[in-house]
Amino acid sequence: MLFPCLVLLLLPWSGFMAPAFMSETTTSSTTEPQAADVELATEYLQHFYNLKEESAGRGKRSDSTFTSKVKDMQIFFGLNVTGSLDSETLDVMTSPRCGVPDVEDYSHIQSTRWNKNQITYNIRRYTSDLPRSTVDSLIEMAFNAWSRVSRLKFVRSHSHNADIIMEFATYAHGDLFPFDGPRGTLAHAFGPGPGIGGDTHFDDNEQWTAGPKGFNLKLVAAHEIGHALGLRHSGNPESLMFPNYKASRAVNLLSLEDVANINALYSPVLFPIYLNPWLFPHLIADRCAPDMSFDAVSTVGDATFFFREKYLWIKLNGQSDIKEGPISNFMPKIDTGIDAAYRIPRKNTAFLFHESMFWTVKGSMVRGKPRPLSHFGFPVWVQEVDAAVHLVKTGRTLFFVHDIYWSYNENRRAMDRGCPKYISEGFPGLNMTETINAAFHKESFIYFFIGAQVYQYDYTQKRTVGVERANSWLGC
Ligand code: 8MR
Ligand code: ZN
Ligand code: ZN
Repeated sequence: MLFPCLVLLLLPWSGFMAPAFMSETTTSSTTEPQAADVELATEYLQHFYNLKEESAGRGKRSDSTFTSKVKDMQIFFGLNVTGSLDSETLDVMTSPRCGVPDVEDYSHIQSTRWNKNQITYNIRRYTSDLPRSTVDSLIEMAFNAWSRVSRLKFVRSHSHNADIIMEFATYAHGDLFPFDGPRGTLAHAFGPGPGIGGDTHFDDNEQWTAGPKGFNLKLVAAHEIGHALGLRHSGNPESLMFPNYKASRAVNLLSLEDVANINALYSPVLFPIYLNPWLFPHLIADRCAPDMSFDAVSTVGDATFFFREKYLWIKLNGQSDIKEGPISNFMPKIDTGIDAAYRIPRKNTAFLFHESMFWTVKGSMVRGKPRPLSHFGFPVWVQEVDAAVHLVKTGRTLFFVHDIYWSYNENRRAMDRGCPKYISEGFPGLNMTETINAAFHKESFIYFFIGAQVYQYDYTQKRTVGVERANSWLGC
Protein backbone atom coordinates (compact mmCIF):
# COMPACT_ATOMS: atom_id res chain seq x y z
CA MET A 1 0.00 0.00 0.00
CA LEU A 2 1.92 2.26 -0.31
CA PHE A 3 2.61 4.22 0.60
CA PRO A 4 4.49 3.75 2.82
CA CYS A 5 6.79 2.38 0.78
CA LEU A 6 6.98 5.56 -0.07
CA VAL A 7 8.81 7.29 2.20
CA LEU A 8 10.84 4.74 2.65
CA LEU A 9 13.60 5.08 1.03
CA LEU A 10 13.77 1.68 0.05
CA LEU A 11 17.11 0.34 0.42
CA PRO A 12 18.10 0.42 -3.10
CA TRP A 13 21.32 -1.43 -2.86
CA SER A 14 20.97 -5.10 -2.63
CA GLY A 15 23.62 -5.75 0.02
CA PHE A 16 21.61 -3.69 2.43
CA MET A 17 19.59 -6.51 3.76
CA ALA A 18 22.15 -9.23 3.77
CA PRO A 19 22.15 -10.96 7.14
CA ALA A 20 25.93 -10.69 7.56
CA PHE A 21 25.69 -6.97 7.21
CA MET A 22 22.91 -6.61 9.72
CA SER A 23 24.70 -8.59 12.40
CA GLU A 24 27.74 -6.43 12.07
CA THR A 25 25.83 -3.36 13.12
CA THR A 26 23.26 -4.76 15.46
CA THR A 27 25.54 -6.73 17.72
CA SER A 28 27.90 -3.90 18.56
CA SER A 29 27.36 -3.32 22.24
CA THR A 30 29.46 -0.20 22.85
CA THR A 31 27.88 3.20 22.46
CA GLU A 32 30.68 4.60 20.26
CA PRO A 33 29.86 4.06 16.62
CA GLN A 34 31.90 1.27 15.06
CA ALA A 35 33.75 1.65 11.78
CA ALA A 36 31.09 -0.49 10.18
CA ASP A 37 28.41 1.91 11.44
CA VAL A 38 30.18 4.91 9.98
CA GLU A 39 30.51 3.11 6.69
CA LEU A 40 26.88 2.18 6.70
CA ALA A 41 25.78 5.69 7.60
CA THR A 42 28.02 7.18 4.91
CA GLU A 43 26.51 4.98 2.28
CA TYR A 44 23.00 5.75 3.50
CA LEU A 45 23.58 9.51 3.59
CA GLN A 46 25.22 9.51 0.17
CA HIS A 47 22.24 7.73 -1.14
CA PHE A 48 19.42 9.64 0.46
CA TYR A 49 20.86 12.89 1.71
CA ASN A 50 23.13 13.84 -1.13
CA LEU A 51 26.28 13.48 0.99
CA LYS A 52 29.24 13.94 -1.35
CA GLU A 53 31.88 11.22 -1.66
CA GLU A 54 34.71 13.24 -0.13
CA SER A 55 32.71 14.08 3.00
CA ALA A 56 32.82 10.52 4.13
CA GLY A 57 33.40 11.02 7.82
CA ARG A 58 37.15 11.85 7.90
CA GLY A 59 38.86 15.22 8.42
CA LYS A 60 37.50 18.35 10.08
CA ARG A 61 35.64 20.06 7.29
CA SER A 62 33.97 16.97 6.02
CA ASP A 63 32.96 15.96 9.55
CA SER A 64 30.69 18.95 9.77
CA THR A 65 28.99 18.07 6.48
CA PHE A 66 28.55 14.54 7.71
CA THR A 67 27.08 15.75 11.00
CA SER A 68 24.68 18.10 9.30
CA LYS A 69 23.43 15.33 7.01
CA VAL A 70 22.93 13.13 10.07
CA LYS A 71 20.89 15.97 11.60
CA ASP A 72 18.80 16.35 8.43
CA MET A 73 18.05 12.68 8.60
CA GLN A 74 17.17 12.86 12.31
CA ILE A 75 14.81 15.77 11.71
CA PHE A 76 13.12 13.92 8.90
CA PHE A 77 12.48 10.86 11.06
CA GLY A 78 11.56 12.76 14.21
CA LEU A 79 14.58 11.53 16.19
CA ASN A 80 16.54 13.50 18.77
CA VAL A 81 18.68 15.84 16.69
CA THR A 82 22.14 14.97 18.04
CA GLY A 83 24.11 14.84 14.80
CA SER A 84 25.76 11.67 16.04
CA LEU A 85 25.27 8.05 15.13
CA ASP A 86 23.41 7.04 18.26
CA SER A 87 21.66 3.73 18.38
CA GLU A 88 18.27 5.19 17.44
CA THR A 89 19.69 6.74 14.34
CA LEU A 90 21.50 3.59 13.30
CA ASP A 91 18.29 1.75 13.96
CA VAL A 92 16.44 3.83 11.41
CA MET A 93 19.26 3.57 8.92
CA THR A 94 19.25 -0.20 9.15
CA SER A 95 15.56 -0.86 9.60
CA PRO A 96 14.05 -2.49 6.59
CA ARG A 97 11.15 -0.19 6.01
CA CYS A 98 8.11 -0.83 4.00
CA GLY A 99 7.58 -4.14 5.73
CA VAL A 100 10.18 -5.63 3.44
CA PRO A 101 12.54 -7.33 5.85
CA ASP A 102 14.64 -9.28 3.41
CA VAL A 103 14.66 -10.46 -0.13
CA GLU A 104 12.96 -13.75 0.70
CA ASP A 105 10.09 -11.89 2.16
CA TYR A 106 9.32 -9.68 -0.78
CA SER A 107 5.71 -10.27 -1.37
CA HIS A 108 4.62 -9.37 -4.81
CA ILE A 109 0.99 -8.87 -4.32
CA GLN A 110 -0.60 -6.27 -2.23
CA SER A 111 -3.58 -7.36 -0.27
CA THR A 112 -5.81 -4.48 -1.28
CA ARG A 113 -7.11 -3.72 -4.71
CA TRP A 114 -9.76 -1.69 -6.45
CA ASN A 115 -13.13 -3.31 -6.51
CA LYS A 116 -13.72 -2.41 -10.14
CA ASN A 117 -12.06 -2.74 -13.53
CA GLN A 118 -12.43 0.83 -14.67
CA ILE A 119 -10.32 3.32 -12.74
CA THR A 120 -10.30 7.08 -13.28
CA TYR A 121 -7.32 9.40 -13.00
CA ASN A 122 -6.83 13.11 -12.91
CA ILE A 123 -3.63 15.11 -13.36
CA ARG A 124 -4.01 17.93 -10.91
CA ARG A 125 -0.63 19.71 -10.99
CA TYR A 126 2.00 19.61 -13.69
CA THR A 127 5.77 19.99 -13.72
CA SER A 128 7.42 22.81 -15.62
CA ASP A 129 10.12 20.39 -16.82
CA LEU A 130 7.99 19.18 -19.73
CA PRO A 131 5.12 20.54 -21.82
CA ARG A 132 1.74 19.55 -20.42
CA SER A 133 0.86 17.56 -23.49
CA THR A 134 4.05 15.53 -23.03
CA VAL A 135 3.19 14.83 -19.40
CA ASP A 136 -0.31 13.77 -20.48
CA SER A 137 0.99 11.36 -23.03
CA LEU A 138 3.75 9.87 -20.84
CA ILE A 139 1.23 9.23 -18.07
CA GLU A 140 -1.18 7.74 -20.56
CA MET A 141 1.57 5.43 -21.85
CA ALA A 142 2.34 4.38 -18.28
CA PHE A 143 -1.32 3.44 -17.70
CA ASN A 144 -1.43 1.68 -21.06
CA ALA A 145 1.45 -0.55 -20.04
CA TRP A 146 -0.82 -2.00 -17.34
CA SER A 147 -4.12 -1.95 -19.24
CA ARG A 148 -2.60 -3.79 -22.23
CA VAL A 149 -1.85 -6.84 -20.11
CA SER A 150 -4.80 -6.92 -17.70
CA ARG A 151 -8.56 -6.46 -17.47
CA LEU A 152 -8.08 -2.97 -16.14
CA LYS A 153 -9.19 0.13 -17.97
CA PHE A 154 -8.03 3.66 -17.16
CA VAL A 155 -10.05 6.72 -17.99
CA ARG A 156 -8.70 10.23 -17.74
CA SER A 157 -11.03 12.47 -15.77
CA HIS A 158 -11.12 16.18 -15.15
CA SER A 159 -12.81 15.72 -11.81
CA HIS A 160 -11.09 15.97 -8.47
CA ASN A 161 -13.11 12.92 -7.46
CA ALA A 162 -11.09 10.67 -9.74
CA ASP A 163 -9.74 7.50 -8.10
CA ILE A 164 -6.11 8.35 -8.78
CA ILE A 165 -5.14 12.00 -8.38
CA MET A 166 -1.65 12.67 -9.75
CA GLU A 167 0.40 15.71 -8.96
CA PHE A 168 3.89 17.14 -8.95
CA ALA A 169 4.88 18.69 -5.63
CA THR A 170 7.94 19.53 -3.55
CA TYR A 171 8.83 19.02 0.12
CA ALA A 172 5.74 19.02 2.40
CA HIS A 173 2.68 18.76 0.19
CA GLY A 174 -0.27 17.92 2.40
CA ASP A 175 0.30 14.28 3.30
CA LEU A 176 2.51 12.85 6.00
CA PHE A 177 5.34 12.16 3.60
CA PRO A 178 7.23 15.28 2.55
CA PHE A 179 9.56 15.00 -0.42
CA ASP A 180 13.28 15.34 0.10
CA GLY A 181 14.54 17.68 -2.64
CA PRO A 182 16.63 16.46 -5.55
CA ARG A 183 17.28 12.67 -5.72
CA GLY A 184 16.39 10.36 -2.85
CA THR A 185 12.69 9.69 -3.18
CA LEU A 186 11.40 10.38 -6.68
CA ALA A 187 7.71 9.76 -6.18
CA HIS A 188 5.24 7.84 -4.07
CA ALA A 189 1.78 6.40 -4.39
CA PHE A 190 -0.93 5.31 -1.97
CA GLY A 191 -2.47 1.89 -2.39
CA PRO A 192 -6.10 1.41 -3.49
CA GLY A 193 -8.74 3.02 -1.32
CA PRO A 194 -11.01 6.04 -1.02
CA GLY A 195 -9.72 9.58 -0.60
CA ILE A 196 -5.96 9.66 -0.77
CA GLY A 197 -5.93 5.97 -1.77
CA GLY A 198 -4.41 5.55 -5.24
CA ASP A 199 -3.06 9.10 -5.27
CA THR A 200 0.35 9.46 -6.86
CA HIS A 201 2.81 12.27 -6.17
CA PHE A 202 5.98 13.10 -8.10
CA ASP A 203 8.83 15.05 -6.51
CA ASP A 204 9.08 18.20 -8.64
CA ASN A 205 12.64 18.72 -7.46
CA GLU A 206 13.65 15.91 -9.83
CA GLN A 207 14.47 16.55 -13.44
CA TRP A 208 11.56 14.89 -15.30
CA THR A 209 12.19 13.85 -18.88
CA ALA A 210 10.76 11.86 -21.74
CA GLY A 211 14.11 10.24 -22.52
CA PRO A 212 17.15 8.68 -20.85
CA LYS A 213 18.47 11.75 -18.99
CA GLY A 214 17.21 12.87 -15.59
CA PHE A 215 14.32 10.67 -14.51
CA ASN A 216 12.07 9.21 -17.16
CA LEU A 217 8.51 10.13 -16.24
CA LYS A 218 6.86 7.23 -18.06
CA LEU A 219 9.02 4.74 -16.17
CA VAL A 220 8.55 6.23 -12.73
CA ALA A 221 4.81 6.75 -13.37
CA ALA A 222 4.40 3.12 -14.43
CA HIS A 223 6.10 1.98 -11.21
CA GLU A 224 3.95 4.27 -9.07
CA ILE A 225 0.78 3.18 -10.88
CA GLY A 226 1.78 -0.37 -9.91
CA HIS A 227 1.63 0.75 -6.24
CA ALA A 228 -1.61 2.68 -6.85
CA LEU A 229 -3.12 -0.57 -8.17
CA GLY A 230 -1.98 -2.48 -5.10
CA LEU A 231 1.36 -4.02 -6.10
CA ARG A 232 4.35 -3.77 -3.84
CA HIS A 233 8.03 -4.12 -4.45
CA SER A 234 9.54 -7.11 -6.12
CA GLY A 235 12.98 -8.50 -5.33
CA ASN A 236 13.46 -9.42 -8.98
CA PRO A 237 15.71 -6.83 -10.67
CA GLU A 238 13.92 -7.45 -13.97
CA SER A 239 10.60 -6.31 -12.51
CA LEU A 240 9.26 -2.80 -12.92
CA MET A 241 8.38 -3.07 -9.24
CA PHE A 242 12.01 -3.55 -8.19
CA PRO A 243 12.65 -0.54 -5.96
CA ASN A 244 15.52 0.97 -7.99
CA TYR A 245 15.36 3.42 -10.82
CA LYS A 246 17.12 2.02 -13.91
CA ALA A 247 16.75 4.13 -17.04
CA SER A 248 17.16 1.21 -19.42
CA ARG A 249 13.87 -0.24 -18.25
CA ALA A 250 11.93 2.51 -19.99
CA VAL A 251 11.96 0.53 -23.22
CA ASN A 252 10.26 -2.62 -22.06
CA LEU A 253 8.33 -1.54 -19.01
CA LEU A 254 6.75 -4.67 -17.66
CA SER A 255 8.45 -7.98 -16.97
CA LEU A 256 6.56 -11.26 -17.14
CA GLU A 257 6.48 -11.19 -13.37
CA ASP A 258 4.68 -7.84 -13.35
CA VAL A 259 2.11 -9.18 -15.80
CA ALA A 260 1.57 -12.26 -13.64
CA ASN A 261 1.25 -10.19 -10.48
CA ILE A 262 -1.28 -7.70 -11.77
CA ASN A 263 -3.40 -10.53 -13.12
CA ALA A 264 -3.18 -12.49 -9.90
CA LEU A 265 -4.32 -9.42 -7.99
CA TYR A 266 -7.15 -8.60 -10.39
CA SER A 267 -8.01 -12.13 -11.37
CA PRO A 268 -11.65 -12.71 -12.28
CA VAL A 269 -11.73 -15.59 -9.81
CA LEU A 270 -10.89 -13.35 -6.94
CA PHE A 271 -13.38 -10.64 -7.72
CA PRO A 272 -16.27 -12.02 -5.74
CA ILE A 273 -14.12 -12.74 -2.71
CA TYR A 274 -14.23 -9.70 -0.57
CA LEU A 275 -11.06 -10.01 1.44
CA ASN A 276 -10.85 -6.32 2.08
CA PRO A 277 -14.17 -5.15 3.34
CA TRP A 278 -13.06 -1.56 3.60
CA LEU A 279 -12.87 -1.37 -0.17
CA PHE A 280 -16.63 -1.77 -0.36
CA PRO A 281 -18.34 1.51 -0.12
CA HIS A 282 -21.22 0.32 2.03
CA LEU A 283 -18.74 -1.00 4.55
CA ILE A 284 -16.58 2.07 4.70
CA ALA A 285 -17.43 3.69 7.95
CA ASP A 286 -19.15 6.97 7.25
CA ARG A 287 -17.36 9.29 9.61
CA CYS A 288 -20.46 11.47 9.88
CA ALA A 289 -22.86 8.67 10.84
CA PRO A 290 -24.88 9.82 13.91
CA ASP A 291 -23.70 6.95 16.10
CA MET A 292 -20.04 7.19 15.09
CA SER A 293 -17.55 6.28 17.80
CA PHE A 294 -13.77 5.93 17.77
CA ASP A 295 -11.50 3.32 19.34
CA ALA A 296 -8.61 5.72 19.90
CA VAL A 297 -7.80 9.37 19.29
CA SER A 298 -4.33 10.91 19.54
CA THR A 299 -2.08 13.47 18.02
CA VAL A 300 0.71 11.90 15.95
CA GLY A 301 3.29 14.25 14.52
CA ASP A 302 1.41 17.29 13.22
CA ALA A 303 -1.95 15.64 12.97
CA THR A 304 -4.78 14.15 15.02
CA PHE A 305 -5.45 10.49 14.29
CA PHE A 306 -8.93 8.99 14.81
CA PHE A 307 -8.93 5.19 14.80
CA ARG A 308 -11.90 2.94 14.33
CA GLU A 309 -11.42 -0.75 13.66
CA LYS A 310 -8.84 -1.01 10.89
CA TYR A 311 -9.64 2.45 9.60
CA LEU A 312 -8.03 5.79 10.24
CA TRP A 313 -9.03 9.40 9.71
CA ILE A 314 -6.29 12.01 9.91
CA LYS A 315 -6.89 15.68 10.53
CA LEU A 316 -3.73 17.66 9.80
CA ASN A 317 -3.26 20.66 12.08
CA GLY A 318 -4.59 23.84 10.58
CA GLN A 319 -6.14 22.08 7.60
CA SER A 320 -9.78 21.33 7.13
CA ASP A 321 -9.60 18.39 4.77
CA ILE A 322 -9.36 14.94 6.26
CA LYS A 323 -7.24 12.05 5.03
CA GLU A 324 -8.64 8.60 5.46
CA GLY A 325 -7.98 4.98 4.66
CA PRO A 326 -7.02 1.66 6.16
CA ILE A 327 -4.50 2.09 8.96
CA SER A 328 -2.00 0.00 7.01
CA ASN A 329 -2.10 2.54 4.18
CA PHE A 330 -0.40 4.99 6.54
CA MET A 331 1.49 2.60 8.79
CA PRO A 332 2.20 -0.55 6.83
CA LYS A 333 3.44 -2.46 9.87
CA ILE A 334 0.05 -2.20 11.55
CA ASP A 335 -2.52 -4.61 10.32
CA THR A 336 -4.89 -4.50 13.29
CA GLY A 337 -7.22 -2.05 14.95
CA ILE A 338 -5.92 0.34 17.61
CA ASP A 339 -7.57 0.26 21.07
CA ALA A 340 -5.83 3.24 22.62
CA ALA A 341 -3.22 5.82 21.71
CA TYR A 342 -1.32 8.66 23.33
CA ARG A 343 1.53 10.98 22.47
CA ILE A 344 4.35 12.63 24.38
CA PRO A 345 4.90 15.89 22.49
CA ARG A 346 8.32 16.54 24.05
CA LYS A 347 9.61 13.29 22.60
CA ASN A 348 7.59 13.58 19.40
CA THR A 349 6.59 10.01 20.14
CA ALA A 350 3.21 8.33 20.07
CA PHE A 351 2.24 4.91 21.43
CA LEU A 352 -0.45 2.84 19.77
CA PHE A 353 -2.05 -0.07 21.63
CA HIS A 354 -3.62 -3.21 20.26
CA GLU A 355 -4.70 -5.80 22.84
CA SER A 356 -1.66 -6.65 24.93
CA MET A 357 0.91 -5.05 22.62
CA PHE A 358 1.92 -1.52 21.72
CA TRP A 359 3.83 0.17 18.90
CA THR A 360 6.09 3.20 19.20
CA VAL A 361 5.71 5.88 16.53
CA LYS A 362 8.49 8.48 16.21
CA GLY A 363 7.41 11.41 14.08
CA SER A 364 5.06 9.56 11.79
CA MET A 365 7.14 6.42 11.51
CA VAL A 366 6.39 3.16 13.31
CA ARG A 367 9.59 1.97 14.96
CA GLY A 368 10.63 -1.62 15.46
CA LYS A 369 8.36 -4.40 16.63
CA PRO A 370 5.37 -4.12 18.97
CA ARG A 371 6.20 -4.58 22.69
CA PRO A 372 4.07 -6.07 25.48
CA LEU A 373 1.87 -4.00 27.78
CA SER A 374 3.81 -5.35 30.77
CA HIS A 375 6.50 -2.78 29.88
CA PHE A 376 4.37 -0.21 31.73
CA GLY A 377 4.10 -2.37 34.84
CA PHE A 378 0.53 -3.58 34.41
CA PRO A 379 -0.42 -6.73 36.28
CA VAL A 380 -0.80 -9.77 34.06
CA TRP A 381 -4.57 -9.69 34.13
CA VAL A 382 -4.59 -6.46 32.13
CA GLN A 383 -4.55 -7.73 28.55
CA GLU A 384 -5.81 -4.59 26.86
CA VAL A 385 -6.51 -0.94 27.60
CA ASP A 386 -9.61 0.99 26.54
CA ALA A 387 -8.06 4.43 26.32
CA ALA A 388 -4.88 6.33 27.17
CA VAL A 389 -4.03 10.01 27.49
CA HIS A 390 -0.82 11.85 28.36
CA LEU A 391 -0.96 14.99 30.54
CA VAL A 392 2.03 17.18 29.74
CA LYS A 393 1.72 19.24 32.93
CA THR A 394 2.08 16.31 35.28
CA GLY A 395 4.19 14.05 33.06
CA ARG A 396 1.65 11.33 33.70
CA THR A 397 -0.09 9.00 31.28
CA LEU A 398 -3.52 7.73 32.31
CA PHE A 399 -4.66 4.32 31.16
CA PHE A 400 -8.35 3.42 31.37
CA VAL A 401 -9.44 -0.20 31.70
CA HIS A 402 -13.15 -0.88 32.29
CA ASP A 403 -14.07 1.15 35.39
CA ILE A 404 -10.54 1.68 36.72
CA TYR A 405 -7.52 3.67 35.68
CA TRP A 406 -3.75 3.68 36.16
CA SER A 407 -1.45 6.66 36.27
CA TYR A 408 2.03 6.11 34.79
CA ASN A 409 4.90 8.45 35.58
CA GLU A 410 6.76 8.89 32.28
CA ASN A 411 9.81 10.38 34.01
CA ARG A 412 10.25 7.63 36.57
CA ARG A 413 8.92 5.08 34.10
CA ALA A 414 6.74 3.50 36.75
CA MET A 415 3.11 3.32 37.76
CA ASP A 416 2.15 5.79 40.49
CA ARG A 417 1.47 4.41 43.94
CA GLY A 418 -2.14 3.80 44.82
CA CYS A 419 -3.05 2.57 41.35
CA PRO A 420 -5.35 1.42 40.02
CA LYS A 421 -8.23 3.61 41.15
CA TYR A 422 -11.88 3.75 40.22
CA ILE A 423 -12.61 6.17 37.42
CA SER A 424 -15.58 7.41 39.42
CA GLU A 425 -13.18 8.47 42.21
CA GLY A 426 -10.60 10.22 40.05
CA PHE A 427 -13.12 11.72 37.62
CA PRO A 428 -16.28 12.52 39.54
CA GLY A 429 -19.10 13.81 37.39
CA LEU A 430 -18.06 11.82 34.34
CA ASN A 431 -21.24 10.19 33.16
CA MET A 432 -19.95 6.74 32.32
CA THR A 433 -22.70 4.62 30.85
CA GLU A 434 -20.20 2.41 29.03
CA THR A 435 -16.42 1.99 29.06
CA ILE A 436 -14.28 4.81 27.74
CA ASN A 437 -13.40 4.30 24.07
CA ALA A 438 -10.76 6.97 23.71
CA ALA A 439 -9.29 9.91 25.59
CA PHE A 440 -7.57 12.99 24.25
CA HIS A 441 -5.91 15.95 25.92
CA LYS A 442 -6.20 19.50 24.63
CA GLU A 443 -5.58 22.74 26.50
CA SER A 444 -6.67 22.03 30.06
CA PHE A 445 -9.34 19.50 29.22
CA ILE A 446 -9.47 15.78 28.80
CA TYR A 447 -11.94 14.75 26.13
CA PHE A 448 -13.45 11.36 26.90
CA PHE A 449 -14.95 9.54 23.94
CA ILE A 450 -17.74 7.34 25.27
CA GLY A 451 -19.97 5.73 22.65
CA ALA A 452 -21.08 8.36 20.17
CA GLN A 453 -20.41 11.25 22.57
CA VAL A 454 -17.34 13.15 23.58
CA TYR A 455 -17.30 14.64 27.09
CA GLN A 456 -15.17 17.68 27.75
CA TYR A 457 -13.79 17.21 31.25
CA ASP A 458 -12.05 19.91 33.27
CA TYR A 459 -9.65 17.90 35.38
CA THR A 460 -8.60 20.74 37.62
CA GLN A 461 -12.19 21.48 38.60
CA LYS A 462 -13.10 17.79 38.32
CA ARG A 463 -16.28 18.22 36.35
CA THR A 464 -17.75 17.70 32.90
CA VAL A 465 -18.15 21.02 31.14
CA GLY A 466 -19.46 20.03 27.71
CA VAL A 467 -20.77 17.22 25.51
CA GLU A 468 -20.53 16.92 21.75
CA ARG A 469 -20.98 14.24 19.12
CA ALA A 470 -17.75 12.25 18.80
CA ASN A 471 -17.40 13.06 15.11
CA SER A 472 -17.92 16.80 15.46
CA TRP A 473 -14.11 17.11 15.32
CA LEU A 474 -14.04 15.52 11.91
CA GLY A 475 -16.08 18.24 10.32
CA CYS A 476 -19.47 16.54 10.85
C1 8MR B 1 11.18 2.58 -11.22
O1 8MR B 1 10.41 3.50 -10.57
C2 8MR B 1 10.77 3.98 -9.34
C3 8MR B 1 11.86 3.51 -8.63
C4 8MR B 1 12.15 4.08 -7.40
C5 8MR B 1 9.98 4.99 -8.84
C6 8MR B 1 10.27 5.54 -7.62
C7 8MR B 1 11.35 5.11 -6.91
S1 8MR B 1 11.71 5.85 -5.43
O2 8MR B 1 13.15 5.77 -5.27
O3 8MR B 1 11.19 7.19 -5.44
C8 8MR B 1 10.97 4.95 -4.18
C9 8MR B 1 11.70 5.13 -2.89
F1 8MR B 1 11.17 4.44 -1.94
F2 8MR B 1 11.99 6.32 -2.56
C10 8MR B 1 9.52 5.21 -4.07
C11 8MR B 1 8.73 4.04 -4.63
O4 8MR B 1 9.20 2.91 -4.56
O5 8MR B 1 7.64 4.25 -5.13
ZN1 ZN C 1 2.70 12.79 -1.25
ZN1 ZN D 1 8.10 1.64 -5.36
